[in-house]
Formats: sequence, structure tokens, C-alpha cells
Amino acid sequence: MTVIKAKTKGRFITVEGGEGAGKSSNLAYIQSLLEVAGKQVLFTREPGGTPLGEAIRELLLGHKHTGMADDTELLLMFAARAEHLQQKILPALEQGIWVLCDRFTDASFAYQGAGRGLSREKIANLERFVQGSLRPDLTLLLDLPVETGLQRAGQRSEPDRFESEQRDFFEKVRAGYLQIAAREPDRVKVVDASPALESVQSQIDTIMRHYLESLGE
Ligand code: Z5A
Repeated sequence: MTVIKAKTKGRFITVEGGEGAGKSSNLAYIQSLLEVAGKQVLFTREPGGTPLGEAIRELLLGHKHTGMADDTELLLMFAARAEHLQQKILPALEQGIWVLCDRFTDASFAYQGAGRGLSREKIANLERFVQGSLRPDLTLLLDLPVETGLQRAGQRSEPDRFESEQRDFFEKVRAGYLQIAAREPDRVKVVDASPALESVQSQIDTIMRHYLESLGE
């Protein structure tokens, strides 16, 4: 059995947000801020990040299994996550590499928990099983009204299985994310993602600067 170490040398930063929140638009910016600060950064994403994880992502996002049971969806998210942690995230952190991840377990609490209605306890059990005590060091939550996010996302191509959900689902997801941020204000920093990109990046800049200063780096 692999023992997951709680203390690692690199830092683990995750970026979360609802539909069309602008994660993709801001991840390269966050990576560049870290690199300018002298960090070696591994950028990755969930679900996915490994060959097996990307295969699971196709099952989850594609339209082949539209009637997938909620428990199956949750277990597939955590199966991809277990592979991602063991094969990619933990080895990088142990080498002192900073890991920047597009979504992580907060997404399971927001989408499968708040969105689908699965119990927090069920998800927390899987979190403990798959991650041990490992949690992100810092999470940026890009928050914006559902309507704005859907309008932005609507400008893109064919919706995936999640993007095909109704507005009510995304409202629950947003509320779920904001609850996590309220519970863990030290780890989860909320960014107002509704203004122009320049203003969003200025907020991100402040958060990252404070975080690096708090580490004395
Ligand atoms: N999921 C889950 O259910 N449980 C889990 O545990 C995990 C994930 C890990 C895949 O995620 C799905 O998996 C996701 C949740 C679920 N489903 N959904 N929805 P994903 O992250 O790959 O997919 P996504 O959420 O759809 O992300 P995305 O497609 O990459 O969108 P985004 O990164 O947030 O947005 P964007 O592409 O950067 O921006 C959208 C558009 O808005 C684009 O045209 C931009 O140019 C524009 N934009 C961005 N920022 C601005 C500003 N500030 N002003 C104006 N326009 C802007």
C-alpha cells in the first residue's frame, strides 16, 4: 500500500469555478506569476492529468453514458484522482515542484455534492481514502453569476455532459463552492470573475503575492 505523506516540499494550488468562470483564461497567467517567482510548475487538470485519467474524463464528459448514476460519476472522479495523485501530483510535490491543477476535490463537493445531491459524508470518506491528509495549499475560486458564466460558455463549441445541465444545477454548484469558501477562508480565496479579464487578473495577482509573502518566498 502506498502511504500518502501529508508534508510535501512543493505546493499544491488548485483553481475552481462554475461554468464559463474563466479558469482556462487565467491558468496560464497564474503559472507565469509562479514562474516569475522562481517556482518550477507542473500544470495539470481534473478529471484527467494521466492517460488513464484522460480516458475516464472521456467517459465522464462524453454523451455516451448520459444516464450515468450519480454514485458512478463520483467514483469515476475519485478513480481518476487516485491515479492522478499517485502517478503525477505526489511525485512532483515530493521533488519540490509546485503543482497547479485545474479543478480538484472541491469540484466533487460542488458538482456531485451540491449539484447532484450526494451526501457530504460520502464524498469526505472518498477524499480521506484517496488523499489521506493531502489537501490543496491554496485554492482560487473564480466566482460569477450563473447567467454570466453560461453566456460566456455559450460562445464555445458543443456542450459536454455537464455543460448540458439546467441552470438550477449550476446555481446549486455555485452555492456549493461558496459554502466551501466560507468554511475554509484561509485556503479558498474567492475571485470576482465577472469583470473584464484585466480586473480578474489584478485580483489574482494580489492573492498570489500575499500567498508567496506569507510563505516568506
Ligand atoms: N467535474 C466534476 O463534476 N467533479 C469533479 O470532481 C471534477 C470535475 C474534478 C470538466 O471540467 C467538468 O468536470 C466540469 C465539472 C466536472 N464541468 N462543467 N461544467 P472543465 O474544467 O474541463 O470544464 P469547464 O468548467 O467547462 O471549464 P472550461 O470549459 O475550461 O471553462 P472555463 O475555463 O471556466 O472558462 P474559459 O474557457 O476560460 O472562459 C469561457 C469563455 O469566457 C471564453 O470565451 C473566454 O474568452 C471568456 N472569458 C473568460 N474570462 C472572461 C472575462 N473576464 N470577461 C469576458 N469574457 C471572459
